[in-house]
Amino acid sequence: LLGRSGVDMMEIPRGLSIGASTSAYQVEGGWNASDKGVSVWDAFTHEESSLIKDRENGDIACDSYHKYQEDVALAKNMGLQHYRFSVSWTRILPNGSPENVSRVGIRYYKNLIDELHTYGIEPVVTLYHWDHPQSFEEVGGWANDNMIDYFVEYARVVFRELGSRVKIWSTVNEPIIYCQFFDFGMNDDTRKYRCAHNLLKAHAKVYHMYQREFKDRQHGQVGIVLLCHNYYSLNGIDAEAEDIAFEFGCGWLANPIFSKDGDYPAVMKQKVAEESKYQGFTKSKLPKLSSSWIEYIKGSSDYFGLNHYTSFMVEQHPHLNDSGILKSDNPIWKKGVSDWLNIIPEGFGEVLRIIKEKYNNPPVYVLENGLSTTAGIEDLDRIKFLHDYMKQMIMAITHDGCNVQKYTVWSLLDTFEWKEAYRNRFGLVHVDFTNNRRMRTPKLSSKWLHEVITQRQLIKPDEFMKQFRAASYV
Ligand code: GBH
Repeated sequence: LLGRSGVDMMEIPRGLSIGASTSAYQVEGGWNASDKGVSVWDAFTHEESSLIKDRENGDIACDSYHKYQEDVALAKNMGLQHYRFSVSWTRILPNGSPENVSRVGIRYYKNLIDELHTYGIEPVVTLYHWDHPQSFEEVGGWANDNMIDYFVEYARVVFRELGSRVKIWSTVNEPIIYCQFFDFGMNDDTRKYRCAHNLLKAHAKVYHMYQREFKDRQHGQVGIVLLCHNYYSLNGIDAEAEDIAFEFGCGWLANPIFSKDGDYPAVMKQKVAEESKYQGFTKSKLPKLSSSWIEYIKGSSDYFGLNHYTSFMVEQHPHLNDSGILKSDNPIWKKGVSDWLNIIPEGFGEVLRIIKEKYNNPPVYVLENGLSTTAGIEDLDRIKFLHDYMKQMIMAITHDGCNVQKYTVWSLLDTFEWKEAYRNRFGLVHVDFTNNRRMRTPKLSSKWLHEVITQRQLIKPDEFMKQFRAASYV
């Protein structure tokens, strides 16, 4: 493929929308602004600050609650076609009850969305990125079946209030990750499976509620966002290990929603049942989905929301855990500053092809992909990462026919990176967290992305640097 300048370059496929992402708790701040209620992350960071790097919290974060116009201006200057953000549950329903809707909270999101529309940036809105009301946590959180209906009530309010302005909704961001790493209850397997079970049902109920109550008038899409890693077997030939690892991660909720037959992956049902027995449980730790739930959940997503960052090495290791899979890194792999983030661009293509094969080529919206770096704005590492990952994605689209329609960088801004706080920076834009003004400075990667979007060419990092240096020294 020849680019405009005659050098070998890849075109961005027509129809692929390019954007960036954030989430409410990670950027908004304003944790107690007006009548906002307390979320699990407010409570956790305040009460268990020793478990967070530098005892930090998201009380102010990027202060996007006050600076959303600046954020949208940054997105616009980058030429972003869509912006993914999440709604804070407790900003909308301060005490969790749908009887008490915060007008101030609704106003904030209306303003943000209107600002995006002013510049032709499409809002992609997540209902739940892990920050539910603390009052619900006190009665068991996602291990409590009542959460399903609390979530439906909350979603109904958001659709009613914001639905005329939004065409793309996501229900839950990475449910499995929430249940595995951030669930605030006792972290035993049984609870983890129950948490995922309830999040899956909650997702499906919200999907059907939207179809019944809003779709006719609002014409939007509703989907779920799943984290899918890629796996390479350690000995290079154990395809079974790779598949088991995939099914216990991505497949856990993708299979019930996107596969032809629905239900949890067969290998997962089998392995968890065997391991439960081995551990002396009288029945499987993995709850059963009844046939009516299987039917109800199947097909309950208008697109496959995909977050992808990394690949792991895997080998089979019976009884190590329910999957019998041991994950590791290849010592030659490069990493971001996040310990878990191995830089493996080819793995992205693999995951896209696996999704195409397993789930009958659904429309894929890549809703997160990005690299963590330390502070600083000369982020050549990030440019290289985004270039190499996007290249693999474009090859998966053009050579393999993968139906990828959106690509979204995590993140628009440096954010509160959960337990890693402000050290691991994923932003296209640098944020100065040491100063209350939270000054934003676009990094080099945002200039690169702007060129990619406006020229519709995947500009090579060294080409970009040459042009950039030439331009800045005239
Ligand atoms: C995404 O999860 C999140 O959706 C987003 O909010 C976040 O900012 C982004 O990643 C970048 O991290 O290292 O063992 O303590 C991606 C997957 C899973 C990565 C949990 C960090 C922490 C586990 N994340 N993991 S560990």
